[in-house]
Amino acid sequence: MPKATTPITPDFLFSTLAQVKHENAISVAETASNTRILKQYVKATSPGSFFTTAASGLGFGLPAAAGLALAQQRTGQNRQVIAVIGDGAFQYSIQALYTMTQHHLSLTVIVARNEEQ
Ligand SMILES: Cc1ncc(C[n+]2csc(CCOP(=O)(O)OP(=O)(O)O)c2C)c(N)n1
Repeated sequence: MPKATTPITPDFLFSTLAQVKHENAISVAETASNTRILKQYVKATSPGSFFTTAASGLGFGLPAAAGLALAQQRTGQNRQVIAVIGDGAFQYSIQALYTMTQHHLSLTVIVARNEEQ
């Protein structure tokens, strides 16, 4: 287990996330420079459990998480949805927060704040 430092490291954040998330959680990742580290801890455990982009165009993560949470709500499956979004990527489609509140979506958004764009 990585040590808790101030500020925390990506290893600490992602290893903690891997421990606390539900086993069948749906994860969405848009963490640019930290995606490699995230994937060491948060694995695709079953079909439809891990979403990210192949080409790294920013702006996908937050609305994708909203869509996945909406699908869970509408189908009554209620799998936990967790989005890990860099503080840079977060700014590309911040309107998705409004959609999340309008539809009363249940999901967790973790903004990884390293103050790098
Ligand atoms: C639409 C789009 N614009 C610009 C970029 C260029 N770009 C790649 S990474 C990045 C910064 C991402 O910052 P953040 O999400 O905080 O990730 P981290 O700092 O952890 O790398 C930018 C602007 C991109 N990939 N896609």
